[in-house]
Amino acid sequence: MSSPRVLAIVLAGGEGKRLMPLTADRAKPAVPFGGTYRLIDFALSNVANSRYLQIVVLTQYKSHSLDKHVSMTWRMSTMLGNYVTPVPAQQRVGKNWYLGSADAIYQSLNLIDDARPDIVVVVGADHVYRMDFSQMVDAHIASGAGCTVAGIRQPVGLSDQFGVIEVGEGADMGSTPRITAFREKPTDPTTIPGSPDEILASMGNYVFDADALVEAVTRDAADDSSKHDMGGDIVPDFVSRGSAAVYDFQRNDVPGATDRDRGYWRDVGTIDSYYEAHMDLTSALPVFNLYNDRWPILSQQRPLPPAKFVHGWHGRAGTAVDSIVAPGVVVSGATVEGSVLSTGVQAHSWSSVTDSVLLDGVQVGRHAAVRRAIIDKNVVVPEGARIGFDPDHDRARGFVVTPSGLTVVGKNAVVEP
Ligand code: ADQ
Repeated sequence: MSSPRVLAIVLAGGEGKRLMPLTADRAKPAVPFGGTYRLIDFALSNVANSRYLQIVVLTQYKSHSLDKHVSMTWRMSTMLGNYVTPVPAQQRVGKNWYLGSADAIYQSLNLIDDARPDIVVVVGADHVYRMDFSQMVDAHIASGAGCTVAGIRQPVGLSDQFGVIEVGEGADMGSTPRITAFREKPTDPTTIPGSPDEILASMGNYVFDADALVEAVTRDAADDSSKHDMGGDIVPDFVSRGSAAVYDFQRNDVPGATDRDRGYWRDVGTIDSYYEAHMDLTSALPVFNLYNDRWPILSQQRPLPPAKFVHGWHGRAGTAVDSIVAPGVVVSGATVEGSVLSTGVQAHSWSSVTDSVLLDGVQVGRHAAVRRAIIDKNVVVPEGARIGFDPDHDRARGFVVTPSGLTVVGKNAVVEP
C-alpha cells in the first residue's frame, strides 16, 4: 500500500468516574489540562500532526462541552477545515446509547462506508503524549497483521488499569511482533520477560485494516456475551486468530522531541495521575515539553489579553515561579509556586498558590492560601480562606480529598470565607 487512505476515529465517550468531581458535568476528554487545553486536544493534535485529516470523534457521555469544544476549536480551525466531525451517539441500531467502545464504532459503520479507508486508526482521547501515528501505520502494514496495538512499558502494579500484552519469549520489539496473549486489566499479569517489575501495556491506540475492523465489530455486535469493548473483546478476538501485532511506542520518534520528553505518555485517569501530569509541566526542564513547535498541541485560542504580574496595593510583588500561567491571568501581589494557572485566573494581594492546579477563571482572594489542590472552573476562594492545609476540614466542607492528600474543589462549590 503506497499511500493508504486513512480514517481516524477518536473514542471520546469515556465517563471518567475516577476523575470526579472534574467529570461531574463534562466528559473525560473535555476535562481541561495544562492551562489552555482539553484532554482531547492531545489525541487530535497527534492525529492532525500525523497528517491524517479525516477524523471523526465519537462522543456520548455528558458531551455538551466536548461537542462545543470540538466544533469551535477543531471543526472551525483553519488548518483542518471541516475534517473533524463530532458524532454523538446515534442510536442508529437499537435504542441503546453506545454500550462499549466497540459498539460506538459499530453504530458508526456508515462513516467508514462513506470514507472508504484502507486503514482505520482508533485512538483514545484521554492521554497526554506526542505520537506520530503514521510511523505506527507503516509498521502495521509491514507486519501483515489485521490489528496493531500500541504498547508501552508500565509498572506491574498498574496492570489492573490496562490491557496487558504478551509476546513470545525473545520477540523482537523493533519489528512489530505478533501478540500471543492479551488480557484486559488483569490482577495477575504476565510481566515482560527479563523485567519482572514491568508489563507491556496497551495504550488504547489501534491500527486496523478497515475491512478486518468492520468484520470484527459486526461479528461482535451479534455476540450477546460480549461487552462490546475494544480492549476487552475486539483485540482479544484478533489475538485468538493470530492477527494482532504490537507496535512498541519506544520506536516512535516525533520531530522536535528532547531526550527528556521522548517516550512521555501519561494516562490521566485518576485525580492523582491528572495532578502529577500537571506537575510534569511545571519544572524548568519539564519531562513533557509543551514548547515543541514542530509537533504543536493545538487548542482553542480565545482572544484573551496576555498574563500580567503586578505589585499589590501595598507594594508586594506578584510573582510566579516554576509555574505555567495562561493568557488572561492576573497575579497581583500574590505568590505562585509550582502551579498551573489556567486562563483568566486572578490571584490577589497576600495570597499564595503552591503546588496547585487552578482551572479557568478561579479567583483567589486576599490573604487566601491554596496548597496541593485542584480547583475547578470559576470557583471563588474568598479572602483569608485556606484550602489544602487540613484534610478533615476540607472533607467537612464537601471537597474531595484523595488518599495522597490532594484536595479537589468541584465546579460549583461555594468556599466559605
Ligand atoms: P479504558 O480507558 O479503561 O482502557 P475505556 O473506558 O473503554 O477503556 O476508554 C477507552 C477510550 O474510549 C477513552 O478515550 C474513552 O473516552 C472512550 N470510550 C469509552 N467508552 C466509549 C463509548 N461508549 N463511546 C465512545 N467512546 C468511548 C483502554 C483500553 C485498555 C488500555 C487503556 C489505556 O481498553 O486496554 O490499556 O485504554 O489507557
